[in-house]
Amino acid sequence: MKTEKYNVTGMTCAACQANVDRCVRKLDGVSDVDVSLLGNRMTVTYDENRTAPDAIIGAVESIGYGASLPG
Ligand code: 9UX
Repeated sequence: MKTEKYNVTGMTCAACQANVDRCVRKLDGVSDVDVSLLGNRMTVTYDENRTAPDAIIGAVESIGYGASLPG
């Protein structure tokens, strides 16, 4: 298991936050998601044998938001 913080762009309302949460939460291997609308961030806990940052970022981008690992 691994926990990572991502920067998230494009969220402007609480429904955006829920959209991102639902999208990432349903990915295979993801066990926990916490999305901060005001912070423009999310924390994702996942099994690195079952998913990876490119899949997490791609899922967020597929629904019209942006995600990146900081740094
Ligand atoms: Mo809120 Mo977000 O009305 O894509 S759902 S702006």
